[in-house]
Amino acid sequence: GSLEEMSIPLYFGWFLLSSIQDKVRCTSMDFLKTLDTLEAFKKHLIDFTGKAEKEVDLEQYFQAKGTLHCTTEFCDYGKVEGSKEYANNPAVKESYGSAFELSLSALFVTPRTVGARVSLSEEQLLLWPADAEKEGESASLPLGSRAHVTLGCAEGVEPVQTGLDLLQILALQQEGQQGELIEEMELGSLTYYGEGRWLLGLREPICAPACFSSFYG
Ligand code: 2AM
Repeated sequence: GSLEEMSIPLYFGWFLLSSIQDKVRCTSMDFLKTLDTLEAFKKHLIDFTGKAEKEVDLEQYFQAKGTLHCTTEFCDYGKVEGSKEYANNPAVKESYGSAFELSLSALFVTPRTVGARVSLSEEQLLLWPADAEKEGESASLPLGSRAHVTLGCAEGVEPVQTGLDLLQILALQQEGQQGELIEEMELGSLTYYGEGRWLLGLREPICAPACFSSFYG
C-alpha cells in the first residue's frame, strides 16, 4: 500500500551539521575563486565555455542547492532496486539518527559539477551500498570511491552527476594517469586530468560532523 511505500525515503545519507556546512561552502568558494585566476585554468577555459577567449566566473557558474550531505543510498521512495533491502539493513537501522565524522579529503571541479570527496572509515563503509561503484567506467574501484558531497552543479545538470564525475577521475588515476600537477596551493596540491577535470587534494582533510539520516522531500 501507499503508506508502506512512503516509509522509504528519497535517499539516505550523512547530513553535515550546519556550522560545518558554512565552513565547507567557504572553502569551496575560496577554491573556485583561486582556480578562476590561475593561468593553467585559463589555458583550459574552453572546457567550460566551449569557446576560446570567453571568461567564466566559477562562483556563478555552479548553483548550490539544499543541505550539504553525502548520499549513501538513493531510494526514490523504494522504486530503486535494492533500496528496500538497504532500508531494512540492520546496520542502517542501528545507525539511523547517529552522529559520524566524515573526512573530506579532496575538492574536485568539472564543467558539470563541483564536489568534495569523502574518505569513508571502516565503520562508515558498513552503511555504503555494495553496488554504488558499479555505474560508469569504474567497475573495479574500491567500495566507497563514489562517496562525495555535491557542492554545486552547472545549469541543467542533476546532482547525480557529481559522483559520476568523481568516479571518472578516480578511474583515470587507477589506469595510471597521474594527471598534470599544476601547483601546490595553500589548501593542497592541484592536479588537472584533462577535459576540464580538476582535483585539489586537501593537505588537511576537513573533518565534518554529520548525522546519518534520510530525506523525504
Ligand atoms: P548527490 O548525492 O550527488 O548530491 C537527491 O537527488 C539526492 O540524491 C542528491 O543528493 C543526488 O546526488 C542523489 N541522487 C540522485 N539520483 C541518484 C542516483 N541515481 N544515484 C545516486 N544518487 C543519486
